[in-house]
Amino acid sequence: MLWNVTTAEYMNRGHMACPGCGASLSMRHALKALGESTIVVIPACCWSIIAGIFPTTALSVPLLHVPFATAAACASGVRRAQVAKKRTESTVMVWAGDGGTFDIGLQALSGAADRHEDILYVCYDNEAYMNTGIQQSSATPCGAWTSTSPGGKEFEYQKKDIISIVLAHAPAYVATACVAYPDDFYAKMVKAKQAKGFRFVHLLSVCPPGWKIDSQDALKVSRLAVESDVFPLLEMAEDRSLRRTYEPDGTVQLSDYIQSQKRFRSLTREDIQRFADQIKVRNNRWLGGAIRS
Ligand SMILES: Cc1ncc(C[n+]2csc(CCOP(=O)(O)OP(=O)(O)O)c2C)c(N)n1
Ligand SMILES: [Mg+2]
Repeated sequence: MLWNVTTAEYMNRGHMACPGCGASLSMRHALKALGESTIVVIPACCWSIIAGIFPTTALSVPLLHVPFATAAACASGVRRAQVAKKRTESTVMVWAGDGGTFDIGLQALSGAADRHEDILYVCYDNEAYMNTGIQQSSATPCGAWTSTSPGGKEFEYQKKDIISIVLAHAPAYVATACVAYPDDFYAKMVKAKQAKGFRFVHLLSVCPPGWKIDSQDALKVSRLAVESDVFPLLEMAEDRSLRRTYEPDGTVQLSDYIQSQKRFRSLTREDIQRFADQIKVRNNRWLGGAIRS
């Protein structure tokens, strides 16, 4: 189904994102789904730069830049202030990177989720600390080159399961999404807007310089992530189990995804098999065995 997408733009031209940045395209579409009564809270990340330097801004909705570790706490306060002023129709959205979510902002995220704060937390996950030069985060997949994992074969680490961590807080809504699947993305942002309580959307957000791909391949590589089951599109059901919102047809292999990016250049066939095993275990945890073999 194609959504009746508004022609209104809440993200303007002249932003400072790299060509092919998944996080900039995602913001444009997220705001179209959420509408003008949205307040965006951004901790230190690429988006601190993308939005532009004060007094200019690429967004035509209110935007609050906050310290790295504090996004969920600041958004909680903004939302409570809105409620005190009876502006209950507004959506307060955290827009944080993986470093600001999986690592340094995790305590604030956990606190806000535990208090069931009425905020929408969106993590755009480009799988490293990109803004400061591609350092490894706990969202970086095993085997990926970063400037702090130059060999790229840190298999004792694997991507932190942020979805299970958030689910353990009994949130109001959880989903994974990717802008390469716009219908699915829109539907989830609209649901996230309408839900009351703590809501979490995990966006896979391709980064051409960090993933070492050509910018024109950004959406193609995003699709390979979903089709190969590296990043399944999921949504929390009423009983808080996860269900797929999109079923890959099984024609894309993990190796297709790996080979599309130079950050995985050092992986051998055996490494790719270990990667596949990790993904299988994780998907099995999320979907209770309902995965492709
Ligand atoms: C307390 C603190 N430590 C470090 C920094 C430097 N810093 C700014 S942005 C950033 C990287 C953020 O990574 P992530 O959250 O993944 O967002 P991305 O840059 O990838 O968009 C870092 C380390 C900071 N601003 N504040
Ligand atoms: Mg990042």
